[in-house]
Amino acid sequence: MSCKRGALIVLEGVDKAGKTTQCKKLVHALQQSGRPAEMMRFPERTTQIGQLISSYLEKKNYLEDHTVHLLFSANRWELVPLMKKKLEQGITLVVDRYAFSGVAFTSAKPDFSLEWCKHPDVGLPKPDLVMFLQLNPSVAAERGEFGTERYENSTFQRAVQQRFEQLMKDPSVNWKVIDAARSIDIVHSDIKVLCENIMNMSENLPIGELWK
Ligand code: Z5A
Repeated sequence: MSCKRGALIVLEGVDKAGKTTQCKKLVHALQQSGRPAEMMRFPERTTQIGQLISSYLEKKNYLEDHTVHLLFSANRWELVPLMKKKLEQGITLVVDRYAFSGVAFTSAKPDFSLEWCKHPDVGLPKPDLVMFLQLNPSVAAERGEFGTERYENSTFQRAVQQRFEQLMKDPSVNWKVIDAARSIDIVHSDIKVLCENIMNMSENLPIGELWK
């Protein structure tokens, strides 16, 4: 690696926690301060696999639960060469959902274990930092009605939150919990400080492998 690498930063959280809002603000702020940064999101709906996933989420098609789990994972793997290339070029990637959403959403379905759900994502580029935007369901409800996509109902979202809590017990991942009930600007300034620190710490380290 000839130059300092970029950091891999992931935002996770329940529905309407503000992930997309904060990813965009963070990328903008980093770029303004002269640090190369780009946003990515999962699912990445523009690829062929992403289009299948998108129609599933929009309830336009039905996919068996194991199958769709593997497709979400495949959608991450197909972007790995690009992610590595950008990180090695010194670009910090700010990612809206990642393997943790994959595991939390599928394992919230009946008869899925956390371990089974993690397997397909073992070895993905490991995030240097995963920020979990914590938001109480009643505050989330004030941010608007659920949409019409699959999974957008409060019972399922509560089960997803519990699975995230289990995943956050894993010390091999650098989790930080952020109180997302505060104003957009206050949440942003906390996130920015955490990111600047991790970018400095990770720039000379190799990219890790998730859950390995
Ligand atoms: N899924 C899966 O099953 N397996 C996988 O492997 C992956 C995902 C990767 C689609 O994801 C679904 O796929 C998702 C998980 C599943 N299902 N669900 N539910 P998505 O990323 O496309 O989901 P989304 O619906 O676009 O994101 P979101 O969770 O609903 O929203 P968000 O990104 O967290 O929030 P936001 O769009 O930034 O903000 C929501 C609103 O709140 C908006 O009006 C903001 O202006 C407002 N907002 C934001 N922050 C604040 C604060 N601080 N105060 C007040 N208002 C705020």
